[in-house]
Amino acid sequence: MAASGGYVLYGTAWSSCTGRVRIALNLKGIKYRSITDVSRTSKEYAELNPQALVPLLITPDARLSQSVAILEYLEEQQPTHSPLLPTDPDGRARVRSIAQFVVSEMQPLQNTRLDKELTKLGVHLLAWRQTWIKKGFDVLEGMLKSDKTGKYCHGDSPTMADCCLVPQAMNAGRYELDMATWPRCNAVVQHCIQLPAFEKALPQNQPDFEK
Ligand SMILES: N[C@@H](CCC(=O)N[C@@H](CS)C(=O)NCC(=O)O)C(=O)O
Repeated sequence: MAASGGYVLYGTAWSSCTGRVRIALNLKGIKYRSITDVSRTSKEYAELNPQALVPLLITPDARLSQSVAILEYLEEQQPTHSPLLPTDPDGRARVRSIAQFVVSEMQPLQNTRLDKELTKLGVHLLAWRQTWIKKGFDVLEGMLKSDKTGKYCHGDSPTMADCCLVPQAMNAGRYELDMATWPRCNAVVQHCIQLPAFEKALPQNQPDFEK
């Protein structure tokens, strides 16, 4: 499906997966329209995205789901404008590894689709989220203990890793965790959110934001 009016992003303010894509689009200087009232359980949305998750990005040429696939797509479309990956294979693998840790090991354990089942099992949702976010940031803090880390996760320009880290840090705040507990992660986040591309993508700067 083509987006006749340019890029269209389906996603919500608090969706960290959508946040990754908002940041990347902003870094690449790609203008997009946000659709935030996504009825994920509707037949119409399932037709657009059989995964029934957000984000979904409609570009002039494609309909794309899965945030990392979208980040890779944007990078391939515009590799030279704010590159999201370094040029050396080691660096690329390191950036992808940090991003993948957030995307595959942290976010799925906090996904809202777990809430109903966890509640049935008597799990306290806030404690559950805090546990897994804490464990995740403990690991990320170790991953950033490297001379490859600069102002950002990898060196002194933002990459895919930062696109994934920052929305996850926003979720930590949402669930009453203090990012100061992880000074290396926090320093990177603070550098990132000074950039307009990140700042504009924050949950509180989206039209559908609610505390
Ligand atoms: N791996 C997917 C995950 C997508 C995902 O889980 N999105 C969340 C919001 S961050 C969602 O739509 N959750 C709804 C649900 O759990 O039913 C991606 O990176 O795009």
